[in-house]
Amino acid sequence: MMKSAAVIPGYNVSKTIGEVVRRTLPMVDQVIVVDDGSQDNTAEVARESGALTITLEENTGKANATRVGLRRCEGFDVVVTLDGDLQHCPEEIPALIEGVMDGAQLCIGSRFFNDHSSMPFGSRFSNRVASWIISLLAGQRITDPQSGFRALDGRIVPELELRAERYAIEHVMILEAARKGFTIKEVPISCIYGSEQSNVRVLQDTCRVVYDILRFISR
Ligand SMILES: Nc1nc2c(ncn2[C@@H]2O[C@H](COP(=O)(O)OP(=O)(O)O)[C@@H](O)[C@H]2O)c(=O)[nH]1
Ligand SMILES: [Mg+2]
Repeated sequence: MMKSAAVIPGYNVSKTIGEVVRRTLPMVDQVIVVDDGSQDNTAEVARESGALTITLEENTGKANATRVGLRRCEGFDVVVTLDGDLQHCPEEIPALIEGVMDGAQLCIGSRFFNDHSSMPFGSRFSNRVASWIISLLAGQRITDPQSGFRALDGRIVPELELRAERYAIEHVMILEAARKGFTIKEVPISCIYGSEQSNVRVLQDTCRVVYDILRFISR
């Protein structure tokens, strides 16, 4: 029997995390929410909705929260990551898991194979630039390097160092997987933009992504 887990990093997502957890529970064997020092009751809602919930005292960023969650995933065959703000559709998890079952070690959900007209211009632009750079560095076409909706082969999880901060984890994960010779694949997912607010600080976070990518390629 294949065993799967989902890791959901969450920062001030009390409005959406309940629904994300409830819809993710039927898709995997274990749902892990990492509440990253939220000021709202994200942790309480996640726990009440049925997730194993880890609370960090202070806000440490998406990368650290994801690493903390991944460390709890020992013994799972497949580990999925998704956002806590309902921008990913949990019912699409099986397609990602199937990608791993079919032999990919990292299966990324790409929003660019389906209608993505709801994506704000800024995000689309930064994604195009990131896609170009990451594809070049990874040696294969990656259409959605910023997507946080992914599935990983459980065996590679402990092998990944993921030395990145905040949103750079998505990019560094791809580069590290490529360098280690793992098979990376993309499958289509929905592109959902609702009333959620992004925590991305455009200038600061873009710099951080560039910095962490440079640090990775210099190692
Ligand atoms: N744990 C944790 N999660 C975060 C943090 N910032 C964002 N997230 C989560 O990461 C996901 C994506 O973040 P978001 O700010 O919506 O980025 P965007 O969708 O790319 O604009 C959401 O589920 C957030 O709850 C953080 O500082 N800590
Ligand atoms: Mg978001």
